[in-house]
Amino acid sequence: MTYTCIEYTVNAGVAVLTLNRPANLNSFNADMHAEVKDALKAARKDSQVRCLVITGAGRGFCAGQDLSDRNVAPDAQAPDLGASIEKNYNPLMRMLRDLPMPVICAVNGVAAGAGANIALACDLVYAARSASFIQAFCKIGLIPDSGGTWTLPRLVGQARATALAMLGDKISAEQAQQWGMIWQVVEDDALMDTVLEKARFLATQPTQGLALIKRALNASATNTFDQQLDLERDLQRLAGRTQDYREGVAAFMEKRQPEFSGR
Ligand code: T3D
Repeated sequence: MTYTCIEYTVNAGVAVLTLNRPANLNSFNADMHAEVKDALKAARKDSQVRCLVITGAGRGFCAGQDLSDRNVAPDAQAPDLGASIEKNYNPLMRMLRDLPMPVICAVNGVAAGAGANIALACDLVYAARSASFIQAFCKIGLIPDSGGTWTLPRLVGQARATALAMLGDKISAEQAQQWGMIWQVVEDDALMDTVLEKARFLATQPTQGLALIKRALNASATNTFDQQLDLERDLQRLAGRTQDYREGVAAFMEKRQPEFSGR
């Protein structure tokens, strides 16, 4: 597939997916949805890819749905936004969360609407100091989608999630970090270097083990303590069968640095 709305590169075990419609703050149209899905599938299939970075081109990260794609003329038929969510946003969010490798979001600028919730669904979120987060949905009569009503209360608690969703206020990167919405704020000009360094490090780590950590933490939001103990048992069984577990223990015993293959 030829990409016109995104860029996708793979280097040293790290795939970088750049949303690339900067004139529209990288908002999503149908083509971008198709391209992002294609790239996520490629990352999943490619055994060389052991960490994925998502970022945006230009001054924004992503402004959510491209509103110029919506016909809201008084005489137009009401659009079926449920169908749009079912076809595009929900599959995208499921693919993102199910990727068996760490996903880092480098939030280079404003992240609004679905753009904010895509960022917050990533495993590690780094944001440029000048970046911001806006649950812009309420300003156009919509509800947070792309998992926002699930992710937000879990990250920041019900009171803050409700205020963010109902007021649609812009939250600075620093505030987002203080509230535990994101992992780290980085100076603007250091964002990509910091994220790529971390991504390259993660790409040398036990990829299957990291994928199992992700599965366990994601499941913990809805599991009981007992269910989670059972899941940990099952996932640890899988982790114990990887080559990287053998290598980790052997390297420790031999007092040397491990060389993880991701298998
Ligand atoms: O429809 C469905 O399928 C349902 C699913 C919905 C998911 C959603 O994401 S709904 C929420 C959609 N997003 C928004 O409501 C955000 C709209 N954008 C904004 O509120 C502001 O642009 C920002 C707060 C994000 C940034 O503000 P600012 O002042 O930094 O930039 P700007 O001047 O508003 O935008 C710059 C350009 O990007 C501008 O174009 P221009 O005038 O230079 O030609 C603006 O129109 C364009 N742009 C920004 N956001 C969108 C957009 N164009 C289309 N769609 C956008 N979402």
